[in-house]
Amino acid sequence: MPVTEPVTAYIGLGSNLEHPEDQLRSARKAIAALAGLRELSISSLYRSAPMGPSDQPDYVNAVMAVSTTLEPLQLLDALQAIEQAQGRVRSGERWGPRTLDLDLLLYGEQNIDLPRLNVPHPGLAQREFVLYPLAEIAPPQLNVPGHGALGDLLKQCPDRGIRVIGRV
Ligand code: ROI
Repeated sequence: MPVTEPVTAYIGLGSNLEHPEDQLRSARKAIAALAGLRELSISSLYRSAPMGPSDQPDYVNAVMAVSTTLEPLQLLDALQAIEQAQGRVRSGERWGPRTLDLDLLLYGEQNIDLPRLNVPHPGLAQREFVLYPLAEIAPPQLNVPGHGALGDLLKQCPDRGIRVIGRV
């Protein structure tokens, strides 16, 4: 029987509607319960001002590390099903508010360029609400394909006021 080596993947969690902290806690449980996936660690909860339109509530973000034998698109399908189950409505408004956003940030050291999926997640290298929680659970040497070491990305990322607000 073929044995698939597990891959370490990083998932970004974000919400700014309908009790964001609870949204992230529910999502964490749903992700950890997926077949073919094991939770390795999860960051603290971080609050930050919205990137994009400012007439929306602050966001709560976290990053989760998992070990998985799911293929990238299988993992994406599973994450999108969790978003739907938690009432995500795609309003069509670009960068509008959302109950739950689950992003596949990194999948091992793979570069993936598909119509439905880009990994590393575009924007990862510049976004404080991804880099700060990621740096809490990943080593500074972590290679972000195409961008270099996580520690260097973090040094180049200004702190625009992101704050730890608690545990998931
Ligand atoms: N802004 C912050 N601070 N956190 C997010 O998770 C987030 N997600 C988004 C946009 C609308 C780009 N802004 C965000 O999708």
